[in-house]
Amino acid sequence: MYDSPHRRFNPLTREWILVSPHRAKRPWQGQVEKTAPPYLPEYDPTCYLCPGNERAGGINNPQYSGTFVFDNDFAALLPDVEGSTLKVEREPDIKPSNIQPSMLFRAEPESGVCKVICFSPRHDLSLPQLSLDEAEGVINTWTNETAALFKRPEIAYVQVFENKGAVMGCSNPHPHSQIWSQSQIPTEPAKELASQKDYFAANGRPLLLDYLAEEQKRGERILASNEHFTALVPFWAVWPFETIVIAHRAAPSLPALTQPERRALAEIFQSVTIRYDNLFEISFPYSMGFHQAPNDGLEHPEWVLHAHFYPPLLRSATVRKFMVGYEMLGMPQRDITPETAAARLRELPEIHYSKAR
Ligand code: H2U
Ligand code: ZN
Repeated sequence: MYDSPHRRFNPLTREWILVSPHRAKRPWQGQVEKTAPPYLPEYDPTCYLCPGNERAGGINNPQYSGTFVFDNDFAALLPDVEGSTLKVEREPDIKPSNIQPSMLFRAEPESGVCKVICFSPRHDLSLPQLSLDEAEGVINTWTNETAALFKRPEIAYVQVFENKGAVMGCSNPHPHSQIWSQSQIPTEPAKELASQKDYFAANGRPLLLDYLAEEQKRGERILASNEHFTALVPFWAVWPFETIVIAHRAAPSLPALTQPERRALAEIFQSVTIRYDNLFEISFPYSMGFHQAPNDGLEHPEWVLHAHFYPPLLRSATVRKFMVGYEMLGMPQRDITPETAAARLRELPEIHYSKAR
């Protein structure tokens, strides 16, 4: 069946994607050239993230040596917006049958906190090029920032994410990530919350642990695995080389992880991102982010911490997949199958190409 056009179900979002494997063989007239990576200095005097340099608003960064966190100077969300609802009254709001005429022009205030997290003082070293200790430091910083935001009653959800590469809208090559946290649960985690809750209620087990057990049996989409985490190309992947990193137990959030689990997570992140860079021998662009349980004071036995990597590149350093016409108006569609993508990533060396030379 997987050789002819078919659709696949994403149980996390309860949406479908279209797979057209036969089209992967169609002629392609685009460019496939290799691009020379841009030279990056260890320190860039014009970079607003490098140690000691000035940011917008005239603030100077400290001479930091590990990770460095600051409040986003152009934050999309602001704390204590008047009238934003208290967390306890909040229900994920995705019940289309409840729409009344009075809701046709509905708007609500929204509070939140936005942070920027630099991975290291080095302007030129991305996650796959850091040492394992440094990568673990990044995981620890994401964890500590999440834990601090979870203590704030007005914060319902903490989104940790990284935009990497100009093609993903990243404004600065200095390796960094962001946290946006807010007083309502955003759309994607709200879908995942509803699906994981319903699955747990019906089957008594977390959806992602059942899924992971089945993937481990099948093996064909697995990329890397250690004691505490597994990386794989999900059965329902949309982006050509999309991956998901799944915890081996129902830990609902980063702060719920033990220190050995955080180290294991750093190790899996490095093995995914090293393979990504090795695929086209470039710094591989993507948007990555964790999905963790909401901060609503409830237990979340259904939620399994995971991270999604959404990389846009398709067949070379310059040829990307576009989510355009049919995807915008119909549904997501892909040509090469998730199994083919997993096989390509799996066969790549686990040493970063810049070190292997
Ligand atoms: P990207 O990860 O998409 O490149 O965004 C970097 C963030 O850094 C962006 O949200 C913030 C922007 O608002 N920023 C500052 O907080 N201070 C600055 O001096 C420049 C950019
Ligand atoms: Zn820099």
